Amino acid sequence: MKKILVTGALGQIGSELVMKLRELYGKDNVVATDIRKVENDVFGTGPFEILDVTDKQKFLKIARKYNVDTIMHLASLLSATAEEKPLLAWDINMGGLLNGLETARELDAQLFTPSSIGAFGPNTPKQDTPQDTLQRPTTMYGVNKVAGELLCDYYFNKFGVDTRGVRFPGLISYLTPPGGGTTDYAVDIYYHAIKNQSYTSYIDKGTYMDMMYMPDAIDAIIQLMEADGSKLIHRNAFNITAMSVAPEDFARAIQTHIPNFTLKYDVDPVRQAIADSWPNNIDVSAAKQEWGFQPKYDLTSITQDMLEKLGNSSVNKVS
Ligand code: VAH
Repeated sequence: MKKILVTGALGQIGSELVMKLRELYGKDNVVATDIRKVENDVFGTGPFEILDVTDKQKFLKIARKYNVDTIMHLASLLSATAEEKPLLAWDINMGGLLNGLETARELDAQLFTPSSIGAFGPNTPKQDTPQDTLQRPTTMYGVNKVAGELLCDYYFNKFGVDTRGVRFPGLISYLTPPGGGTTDYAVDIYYHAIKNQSYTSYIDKGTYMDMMYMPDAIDAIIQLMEADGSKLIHRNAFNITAMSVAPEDFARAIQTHIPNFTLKYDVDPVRQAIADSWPNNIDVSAAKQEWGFQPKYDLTSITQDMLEKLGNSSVNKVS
């Protein structure tokens, strides 16, 4: 990877990935793009372009302008928003990905795009969900993710585009609050722990989902993209995760730092139904064997770091 274009660069993953890539590959070698402009570090520390990923000509034009050899395609609507606006989600999630793949094909560039545990459905095995198993998701987001996995495989097999991807679990981060996801409670709970020592979860007690800390997610993307392609069997959509947790597990971890923290529940039926259709915990053996995936953070160290960073940050705004 030498010249990298990132779409969705102001999102939860993009805002941290751009900074790490610029540290590793040089500020001028990482072009951040997003549909809007926000004057933050992503905008201020290297090349930035406004890009609506559904605009194929603009996508190609920017990629050619910087002569990129790698596309990190992150622009997407997440699960809850996609359920509210399914047709818009199809246009952005599938139209944007197709434009990214066509751009990668034209420039002979590598392409990374994330899938998700949302690519599994209610009749997928919920425990130790295999790398290769039944995928019949019941959400528009899940349909987009399965179609995206297959489209990326097609572009590799048909056109030789070096496509790579992972199935992300819920991602926890403190820099850019996520929006529109089902697992966002796992971020919001820390903001509320600092602000008012209590949180009302829209996901019910006992709802186990896979989760991971953002630094482990960023490392996984870079490790996969730098891996020897000849050793990749699965290539797109590797299962990766660090832990399987429910809301009460977060509360217990937070209470070791803030003993009077309380957790209440006000279940959102839409996001609960999405969460119930996803696995409880996925098997990561393929990612470990094929490119050495190894997360560093567990719930204890995540909680320690999140509370430390948020406690010291002025950005304790909660939704
Ligand atoms: C979501 N954070 O909740 C995303 C992710 C596995 C969850 O895909 O939609």
